[in-house]
Amino acid sequence: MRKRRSRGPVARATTYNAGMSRRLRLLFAALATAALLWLLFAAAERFLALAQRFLALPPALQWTLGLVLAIFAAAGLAVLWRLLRPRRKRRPLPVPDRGNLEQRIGRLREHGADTGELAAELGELDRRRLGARLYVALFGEISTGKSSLIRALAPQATLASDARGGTTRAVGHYDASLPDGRSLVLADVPGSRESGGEARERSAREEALRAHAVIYLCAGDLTRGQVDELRWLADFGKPLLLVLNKADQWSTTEREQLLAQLRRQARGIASAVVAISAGGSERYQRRLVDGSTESIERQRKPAIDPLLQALSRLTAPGAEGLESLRENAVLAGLHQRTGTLEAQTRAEQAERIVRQYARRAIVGAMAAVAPGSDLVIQGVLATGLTRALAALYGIKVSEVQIEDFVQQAKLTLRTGSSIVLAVAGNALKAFPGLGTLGGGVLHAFAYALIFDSMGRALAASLAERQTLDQDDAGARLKELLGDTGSSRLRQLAALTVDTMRERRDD
Ligand SMILES: Nc1nc2c(ncn2[C@@H]2O[C@H](COP(=O)(O)OP(=O)(O)OP(=O)(O)O)[C@@H](O)[C@H]2O)c(=O)[nH]1
Ligand SMILES: [Mg+2]
Repeated sequence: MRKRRSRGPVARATTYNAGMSRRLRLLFAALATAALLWLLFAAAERFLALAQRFLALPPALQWTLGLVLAIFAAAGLAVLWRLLRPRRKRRPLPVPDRGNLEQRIGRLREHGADTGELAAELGELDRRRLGARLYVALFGEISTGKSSLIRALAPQATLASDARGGTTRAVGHYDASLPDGRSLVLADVPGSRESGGEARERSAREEALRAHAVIYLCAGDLTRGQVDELRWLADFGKPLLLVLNKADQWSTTEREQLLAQLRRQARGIASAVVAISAGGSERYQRRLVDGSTESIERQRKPAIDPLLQALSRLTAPGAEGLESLRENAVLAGLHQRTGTLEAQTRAEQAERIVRQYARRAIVGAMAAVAPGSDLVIQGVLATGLTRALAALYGIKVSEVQIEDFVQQAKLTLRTGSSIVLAVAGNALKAFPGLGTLGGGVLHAFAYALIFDSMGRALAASLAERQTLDQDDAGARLKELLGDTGSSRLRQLAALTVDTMRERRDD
């Protein structure tokens, strides 16, 4: 009873307040609508007045003013678009299944590809997992101070560093420890973007993928290439620190400005951005008592505390906690490397198939009773070549598709046969070995050229399009029939000579 009595007035008051506030809100809404309408009318009136004045202007002035207004409107829209356009989300690379990757590597090995490096990478992945040590790689352009930083982090390590870029030539590992006593292995890698240092850069990237975390060093503003490099690491899901080294070269204000700029550039990519002085060495002239001077080299005092703190935070989960990320990055890298080797191996196999069919075409030409001046493509061979290449690239093609493609190639050759014969005629003169073979050589060489062009066109098109695209393959064929690059013609001449000699000797 007491309860109900005590709630009565409160409930009434609440209803009353609610009634008040609803009415007040309605009043405000009505006032706001009226104000908005008034503003709209005022703006429309002003616009009409301006339009009238504009129309009253002489035409030349109308055009000038119109142009200026249009430029302003376009600039405004461009700025708005830059601000509001949807940002592309960074999507991590797909991580392949290890079993599947091993199968692909096995297949490559069966086809005679050199899979040693890929297998070694898988072995290293397991070795590090079992070792359970924390790996941190230093990465960055040449001369940003990677080796100097390792020396500061692992004072017992003996490392070469030099003002000239490209001092570190191979990956090296050094034991170090964090302020909290946890031990870690630091990897010093060759600097990237050294001209002619592509192989070393590749080894640096592979080492970065193998690490649990990466310290990316820079010594100033990031260039486009450096941002790309950072993004490349982030796409593999690598935990990252962006470190501005050689901070002693900047004033406090400059350093803060640089850091702010770096933070903008590394937003969503690096976990932290810090400035340090790895140390490095400096030279100075010392005046001696006898008045002469001597040049002295001394080590600068390192100042790396902000980095140590950020690194402790980043690696807090430890080797085990970061292991699955590391494994994903290594497998994703291996997936790409396996893909490259697959493409390369397939291209080599395609070349072998094309050569085999060009050889058969030469034999076919020799067997022809009376070759005319017109080249009629050897249909059975063309079908066989198309089928073999499609099978190599794992692309399903129907009999109808193959027939269509061969028909189209025949048509191309009918119109282009004079070109092919002219190229073959010139080759007879350019490669004297051909001339000694006597009758039929012109046609045999023409067929070698036709089948080589057709095979290459088809292989390139299948690899790129992943389907038998007649128009694309046809366009490539036309291009190749007219391509008289001497090294290709020389190879075909040698093939023709060999094949014809073998046949004659049989
Ligand atoms: N002023 C200044 N110079 C530094 C600092 N750290 C390194 N250096 C200098 O920068 C130059 C390059 O240093 P390294 O440690 O060899 O650089 P790196 O990144 O290992 O170079 P590579 O191995 O060639 O890729 C040397 O002359 C160092 O003395 C620093 O904190 N301040
Ligand atoms: Mg170095």
